[in-house]
Amino acid sequence: PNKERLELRHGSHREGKRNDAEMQRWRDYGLGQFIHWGVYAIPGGAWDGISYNGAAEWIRSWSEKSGAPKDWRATYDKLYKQFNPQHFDAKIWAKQAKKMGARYMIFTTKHHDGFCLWPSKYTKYTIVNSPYKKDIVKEVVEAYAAEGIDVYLYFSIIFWNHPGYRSTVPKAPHDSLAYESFKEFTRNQLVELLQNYPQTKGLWFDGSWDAAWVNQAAWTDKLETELRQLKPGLIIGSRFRADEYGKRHFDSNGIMMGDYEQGWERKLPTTIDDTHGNDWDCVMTIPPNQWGYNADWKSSYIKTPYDLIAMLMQANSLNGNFVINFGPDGQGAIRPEESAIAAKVGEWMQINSEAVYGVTHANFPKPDYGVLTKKDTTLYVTVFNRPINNIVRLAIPKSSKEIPGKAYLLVNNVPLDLSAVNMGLDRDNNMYYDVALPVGFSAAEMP
Ligand code: FHN
Repeated sequence: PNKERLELRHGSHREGKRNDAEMQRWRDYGLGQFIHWGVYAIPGGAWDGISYNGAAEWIRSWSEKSGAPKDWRATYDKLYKQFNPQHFDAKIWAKQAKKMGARYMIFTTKHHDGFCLWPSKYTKYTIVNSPYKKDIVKEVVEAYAAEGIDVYLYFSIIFWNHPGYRSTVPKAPHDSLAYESFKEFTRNQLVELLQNYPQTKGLWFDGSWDAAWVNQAAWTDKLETELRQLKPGLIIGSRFRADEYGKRHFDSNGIMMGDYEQGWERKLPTTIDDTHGNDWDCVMTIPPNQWGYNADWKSSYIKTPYDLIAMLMQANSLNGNFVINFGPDGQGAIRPEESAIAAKVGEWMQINSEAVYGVTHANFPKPDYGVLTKKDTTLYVTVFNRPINNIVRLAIPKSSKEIPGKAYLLVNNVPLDLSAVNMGLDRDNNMYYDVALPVGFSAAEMP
């Protein structure tokens, strides 16, 4: 049915895609890294041998009813006094990310517990008051920028123990007053981050689902404008604010809010139609749902490099970026299992990154054996399920002006046998082209 279009005061700021250089750069990243790090890395999902049954970075919300140690919250809120990561070296992280092939990274400046990894002027709950003292955000931003990796700052609106924070819409006057101070505090911190770290390419918002925040359409709209003015070209996804009807990600007219869709968390679209033609990225955990460091990687399935590469290629074949999350431990070390994954993904990227960076969706029928990506006149065919006859068949619509000319293996540029197959047209008016894969050879051993 034709829905009437609403006149929105605080809906999306734009219809259609951004087409400036910064956004084009974002689109071309292909692969990114997420880092979740904070005081939650100290308990690492358990305390005194008792496991918390949730995501490790949420451990502060553990209740005694569900098995938490006595006065757990008070214990947690003092953890910053122990935060003194002896193995932390942002340069090591950045070098590893570079080797993995990441072109951008997202760093948790503060998560829902509110602990700030930069010396914020606006709260005492920061790194300055930990034994470590130094500005971690600065170290991270500089180390990654030095490797040519663009940095995005993750910022949680939720701040569990800020005195002004409210999750539900404040009703009583003292709650409203408190929330006003929280809004001002949030704004000040965001301005502070952009001023302190001018290399920042974008803000990655989270914890913006509370009714109290959703109810602030006019104020958050104004704040978004202010942040964008402060830093022209700034990239902000669809998770920052809601319109005046409380609609998030997409406004009440169905138009995306922000520069790219942030709804693809731990899941991927299956077809290009699922993406509605929007820019998007997928953020993915290596265990099923652990972002911060969880010492126990035995109790759940851990994605293999193969799983992650298959997801990376699926994302890129559907015009999205793929972001792999890492959770360094309480001493600032990336766990050996994550380092091994980064190395394996990196080995694969070393050979195949051409099929990842700067590519778009290839508007040809999707083959069953893998995915297609495209750049200019080159079609990249990533084969995950090698056909039993070693022949990769491409279906190309008869109407297409793009007819395969030559085929090569990316690993060594060895030409492959390519032949047009005249079977007559199929139901969908496709023509077929066969590429013969060398027997006993794979473009890169799939880890
Ligand atoms: O609650 C958080 C979670 O801990 C994690 O930070 C993810 C990352 O996208 N965001 C929230 C859940 O959507």
